[in-house]
Amino acid sequence: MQAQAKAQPNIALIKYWGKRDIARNLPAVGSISITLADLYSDMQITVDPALANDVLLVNGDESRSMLARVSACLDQVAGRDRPSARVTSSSNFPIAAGLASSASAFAALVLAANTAFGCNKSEAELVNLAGRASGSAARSLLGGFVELENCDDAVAVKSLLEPEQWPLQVIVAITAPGQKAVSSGDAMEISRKTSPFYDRWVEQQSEDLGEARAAIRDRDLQRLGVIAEHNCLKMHSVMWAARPPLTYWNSATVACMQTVRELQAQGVDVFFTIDAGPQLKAVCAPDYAGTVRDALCATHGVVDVMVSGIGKGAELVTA
Ligand code: 2P0
Repeated sequence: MQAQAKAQPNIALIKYWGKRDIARNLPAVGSISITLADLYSDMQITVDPALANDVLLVNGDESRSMLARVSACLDQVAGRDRPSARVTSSSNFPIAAGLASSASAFAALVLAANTAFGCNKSEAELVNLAGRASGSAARSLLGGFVELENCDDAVAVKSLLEPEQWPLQVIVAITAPGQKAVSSGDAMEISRKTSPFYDRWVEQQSEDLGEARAAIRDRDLQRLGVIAEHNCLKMHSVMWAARPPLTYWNSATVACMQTVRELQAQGVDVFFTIDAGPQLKAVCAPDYAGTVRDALCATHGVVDVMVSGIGKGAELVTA
């Protein structure tokens, strides 16, 4: 009646933005991500029938804001007639700041819940349960380069390359660690309903996915960088054109993009991507990680830099 699981956030190179079914949280488009190695969320679940309601502790503090979403996810895994549980979550990186904390948190939550409540779900079922809680969480169940595909009324994930097959490095430049003003889910809906570019975004996604798949197959960093940067900037263009406009960047985000452009001009094999937050993630070959880290550290407005390899997927922690 107790279980613990650990999962890493993932960084989308070809982004999920928009939903085709809000009730079941099904994405409008497929996506491709890399699962990180060194950032993680840890979830411990203790089933306690004596509790009247679930209790959630996030990094040591009781959290009421996230409790409804966590309880709903536990209901999906174990049924609404399940006993209550005490859920203890910790992450070693800022949460709700555009660093995919919901991906690692919900991937770890479904995995721990499956064991704690004795549910015996298959991996495909857990992928869909994680995705229902948070679209990007489905990808964090696997490691390495992961593609999420839309099926009829579900999603499926598959590994394109294992982490050791292409051990790239990710440098995360934190420009503002605070929580974002508009959640990704709300921003996706505003984009879908109001952005004149949204339909084209959805239409072009399979082309971008195909190009990224080929670049990953050939381990061609430059080719992957060109399509990943294009896909990222296109997603943000959809948001900029929404009403009200959604601008997750700050001046330091733009300064970091400039730093990456300068590194590229010097021949450094690196590209950037930015999610629904002001942090920039630079992806590079291991030989360049120190150069990229130093350049981002020296960029005006950067408050912290984290370096991570590519890691494996979510797993249960055994005592
Ligand atoms: C991604 N993002 O593919 C994209 C790129 C942010 C930008 O998935 O509403 O927290 O919980 O399904 O997974 C962030 O959205 O959204 C996200 P919900 P989620 O990583």
